[in-house]
Formats: sequence, structure tokens, C-alpha cells
Amino acid sequence: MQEYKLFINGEWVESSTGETFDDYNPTTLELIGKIQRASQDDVQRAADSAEDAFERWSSTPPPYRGKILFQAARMLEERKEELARLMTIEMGKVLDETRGDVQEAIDMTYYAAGEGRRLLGETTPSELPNKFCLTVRRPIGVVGLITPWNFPLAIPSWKIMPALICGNTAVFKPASDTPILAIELVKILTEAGLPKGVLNLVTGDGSTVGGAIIRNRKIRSISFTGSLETGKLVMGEASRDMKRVSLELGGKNPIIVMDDADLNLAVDGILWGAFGTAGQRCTAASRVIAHEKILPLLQEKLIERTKQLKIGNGLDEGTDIGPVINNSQLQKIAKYVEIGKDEGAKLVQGGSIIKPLPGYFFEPTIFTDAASDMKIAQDEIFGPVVSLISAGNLDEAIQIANSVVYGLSSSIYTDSINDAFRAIEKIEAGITYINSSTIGAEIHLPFGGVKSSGNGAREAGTTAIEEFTELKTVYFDYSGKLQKAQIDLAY
Ligand code: UN1
Repeated sequence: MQEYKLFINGEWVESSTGETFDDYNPTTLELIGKIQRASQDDVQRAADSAEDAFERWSSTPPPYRGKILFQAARMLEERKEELARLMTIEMGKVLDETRGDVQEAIDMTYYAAGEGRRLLGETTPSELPNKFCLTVRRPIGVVGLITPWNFPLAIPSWKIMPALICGNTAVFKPASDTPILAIELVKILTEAGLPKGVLNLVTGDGSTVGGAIIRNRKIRSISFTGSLETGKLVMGEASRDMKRVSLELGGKNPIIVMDDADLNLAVDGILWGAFGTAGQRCTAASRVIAHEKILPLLQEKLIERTKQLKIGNGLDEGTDIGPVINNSQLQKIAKYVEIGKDEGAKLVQGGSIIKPLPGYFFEPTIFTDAASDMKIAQDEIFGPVVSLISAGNLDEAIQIANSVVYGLSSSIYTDSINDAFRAIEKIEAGITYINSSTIGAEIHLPFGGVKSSGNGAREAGTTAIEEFTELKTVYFDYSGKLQKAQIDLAY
């Protein structure tokens, strides 16, 4: 059994307590690794080492930092298939999707590497003569990066690569369900030439390790992706010493299907959005809001196609849906199905735990006759469960779409340009797709949500640089005399 270590100050080390925890394959329930249970002391050492490395790394020219990331991107590319397989073993999603996850990491790494020759500020004239104004970007310092298990390489890359190119050093805590992929990523960056102390990895449980990162005074900023519940704790704790916080939280993402939509296209999108990654995406489509005229036909087509989905080992080509991540998620999904039935929604497809293999499998599940205020239509379930809700017209559909606390992704299927633009304008979400599903964000565009889906932060795209830099505004006076803004009017 392979034992994996923490990575602190350029060395692979055991936790100070000597404790480990087990990492299981959710498909077969085989033990795949022993992982260090880091202590608060380990987090402190990681933060100390990141702080020590900061001076040198932040003064390294960004194109040189980029060179290391380019090398890491090439290495990720070379190892894509191997990493995808390892990811399916560690977290269960099917190979096609794990390949996509690795590709997302490759794309983000190249994109961030290129930023080494941009990191743009702005220049603007002054209101006074012989004076010049500009902004420059400075790194924040030591940043804490806390990531979930559903995108074991992609989401860490969204955070690590921009953080590093901007000159920050980091303490990184991956999810306890997927530490091995995180460890592989750190190894790749190290082999690519990242100096010691720049990126430190600590594994262990959220409350001890995550908590210690959030409370650590040396860590100036926290970037967290996970549940709303934990996000609130992170924000509360981080406010104590005014850390910057970037939160990407849950979603209850709607697909609106209008009566003029291409229904087969909509069904493709619903299946992909609701059941891809076994519904375990913050962008998953968990509500379908269908125009009442086409709802019966849409439902029929959806059920028929869902019945054809193959559930099993994600390593087998041809499998559509793998297991969910662990037993507590599985039980949570089962509990929500019971809640949905009690609330009076109609279970028309799936609804049960199944055992094609020893792991944590749940049938793709469809509820109809759901009302927008039901718990199954309000809460993030994070499993392969979708609820169909009827709407009489676009306004009603949008009102239902907006009736949840979340606002991450959204989608509308329609042939009407006018309806599409109204949806873009009125749906409360950080992302709106037209005639495609709620999932599949590309790395060079901002990603994030409104309302309780986050705190206004956006990851990826140009906003990735904003997330990981402080802007410094510079006033450069070359007049040789005291000039007073707002007082010495030059006009
Ligand atoms: C997430 O589920 O936390 O758009 C991120 C998508 C992926 C990213 C999802 N590219 O579904």
C-alpha cells in the first residue's frame, strides 16, 4: 500500500502526529492509498515555508515563472491518459470526463503561463500636468487554496496556476477524497522547476487542516470551492483578520426548455447536465423548467433516454455514469429522494441505490410534478437527481429559475432570439448558456455565481489574475513642485 506524504518546504514529509487516513476507490471500495493527517503544526510549517519563499518568488520575473508553468503544462499533457485513469480510480467519474478534467488543468496551466507576459495594469492621464498615473499588480502574499473532490485536477489548477504566476506562494489543501491527484499535480510542478516552499501541500480533515489555514495569520487570502455551509464558515473565520476571500459554492442550476425548443437537443443537454459526473458538479442541472405545452413530450423522451444510460465502472469505455464519491453522499442522495416523495413530487425514473459493483452507485433519477418551493427543487443534492417543473410562459420560468438561494449556472433552450436575450438579462446567475447545458465552462472566461453561489468572486479568465493580485495605484509626479490634486486646477 502506497503511503503519500505532505509536501512542505520542498520535502515530502510525514505528518507531525504520524497519523494517516485511508483513500478508497468509490467503484470497488479497494484501499488505494494511505494519506497523511496533517496537524495544525504542519499547517504552520507550511505557512512558514511559503512565507520564506515569498520574497524570492515574488521578485522572480513573471515570464520566468511562466516558463515553469509551461513545462508543467507539457508534463500534464504527456501524462494525460495516465492521470485520467488514476482520477477515475480515485473519484469514480467516467474516463471521458476525467480526460476532460485533466485537459481543463492543461488549458489553465498554459493560459496562466501566458499571463506571465501580461499581468496587465492600466495607464491613464493625470488631471495635473507633468504627472502620470498607472496601476501595477502585486502578489497578495501567502494564499490558502482549498479544493473539492469533484474536479481533482481542474479546480486545483484554477487556483494554483494563477496564484503562482502572480507571484504568490501557497498552502494547498485538497479534498480528503482525492488527495492522490493533488499530490501528482504538486509533483509535476516540482519536477517542472518550482522552487522549494512556493507550493506546500497539506492533507487532512477540513476542520483541522482547513480551519488552521483559514485562521493562520501568515495566510493573506483564501480561495475556497465547496459547499455553501462551509463557505459561510470560511467567510466568517477569514473576516477576523480581514483576509481576502474568494468563494465558489453550490448551485441549483436550471435548464429552461421553451415550447419552440429543439427537444432532442434539450434532452441531450439535460442528460449531460443532470447525470454527467453523477450530478456532482456545482454547475449540474438539477432543475428542468419546461413550458407546459412540451413538458409531457420532453418528459417521455427524457425517461426513455435515461433508461439507456449505463451505470458502472468509469474505466470501462461505454459506461455513462460512475459511482458517487462516498457513502455519506450516497445516503444524502437517498434521503433527498425520500424527501421528494414525501413532498408530493412524482418519482418517474430511478430513485434507488444500486450495486453493479461494491461501490456507491445511485440510479439516475427523475422527479416530475415538482413545485419550485419543494426541498428537492431548492437544495443542492449533488447527485444524479433532476426535478421537472412546469411553467406557463417565459416570465414564469424565469421567476422559478430565480426562486432559489443559488445563482451559479443556468440554461435556456429556445429558438427565439428575443426569449434568449430576455433570459440573459433576467436570470440571476453568473453563467447563462443558450441552447447548451449548464456545464462545460471554458477556462479563459470568468467562472462564478451570484447570490449564495459565492461572494462575487470570479475564477478563471482574466478574473483569475484579479483573484490573486493586489492592485497598486501609482501617481508619478515629474513636475518638480508640489501639485495638489483637486486644488491646483490646471484648467
Ligand atoms: C464545479 O463543478 O465545481 O463547467 C466546476 C463545468 C466545469 C467546471 C465545474 N468546467 O461544469
